[in-house]
Amino acid sequence: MRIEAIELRRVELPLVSDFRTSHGTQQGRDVLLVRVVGPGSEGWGECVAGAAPSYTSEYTDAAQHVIRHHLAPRLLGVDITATGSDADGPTSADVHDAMAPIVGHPMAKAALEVAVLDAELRLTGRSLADHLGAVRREVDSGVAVGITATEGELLDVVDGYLAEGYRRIKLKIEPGRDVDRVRAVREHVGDDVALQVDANEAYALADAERLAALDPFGLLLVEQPLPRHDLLGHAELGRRLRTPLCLDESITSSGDAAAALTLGACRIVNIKPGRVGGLREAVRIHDLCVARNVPAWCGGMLETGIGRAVNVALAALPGFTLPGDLSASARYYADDITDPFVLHDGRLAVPTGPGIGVTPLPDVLTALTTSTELLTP
Ligand code: NPG
Repeated sequence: MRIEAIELRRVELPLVSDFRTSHGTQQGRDVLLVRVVGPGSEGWGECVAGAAPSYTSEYTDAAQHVIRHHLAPRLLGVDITATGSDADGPTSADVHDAMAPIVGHPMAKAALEVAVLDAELRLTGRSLADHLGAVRREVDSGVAVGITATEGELLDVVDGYLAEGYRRIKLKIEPGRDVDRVRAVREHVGDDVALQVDANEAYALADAERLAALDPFGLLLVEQPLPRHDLLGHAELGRRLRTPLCLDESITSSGDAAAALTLGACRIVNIKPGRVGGLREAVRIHDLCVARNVPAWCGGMLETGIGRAVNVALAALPGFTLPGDLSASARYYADDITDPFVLHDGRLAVPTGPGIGVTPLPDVLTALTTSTELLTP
């Protein structure tokens, strides 16, 4: 498909409640949406970068800058494919190859990849889930619970989510708000509730004993306890814990995933398309996990309905064997920019319409938009 225009649109959405992790507190999202326009079709993608470079070095302003000056010029006016198929004939350039000379910026690249893919799939009426090889019509929904001011507040929040039907609870932890909190939640909810924790790099190897104190609580996993580049530290920590370690920030590519698994740095992998540069790389990591019999699950970045549709389609692949951070729209936003994702018996339905299967609601989009920029060849 020849890319005729790329629209960059910023939308601001308040979160229904503050979300605190060991990286900081988020009260809303300043989202960069990408709309790719081609002959007879258009497609949407969401850049999951946050307003500040606190999760990775990417942030929304930088993503918009790199798209405007470095990525879009490589796509505009070019016959591009993201499906690798010959829908446009054998002359189409691959969107990944076109962006490859630009180093880094995986979240910006992922947004463009998805927008091109969405536009391309809409031309043939095929759904993203179908294109990726989904085997499920719905996916188990997990919920991430931020660090609360008090233990009582945490138990109330967890109760609320369990009442809504969530099938797995992830607790954010940090030193001092960890073992006692997890014990309190486990005692409160009983043994049947699937629980896991996420430290967002807040610990050091010297904290191994403290982390091993989580072992009695039957957690599915401990996510990213140590700094992202410390694979050897994770391997050592993994030998001292019974609970499996899972990596998130450490895994930016299938190469990273292979290294981490070979080193024994983790036994479970969190896959986020934005963190790894798009769906093609996400599926490669998925395939690696399947080949090595390693459980995987789909992480979340507080996406609007656009990014959520993508994650839910991805999570419908067979190797996603654990519930993802894939919650209903209402867990994040009072008014999502698409028709809301809702829980049915603790699950979200995989979109079946053409492309990503959702589009922004024009009125909501207009009301939330803070700026638009149209890029042309
Ligand atoms: O449900 O989308 C969600 C949130 C899941 O905890 C979640 N995300 O570290 O994985 C994370 C965390 C995060 C959110 C990180 C926003 C960065 C930004």
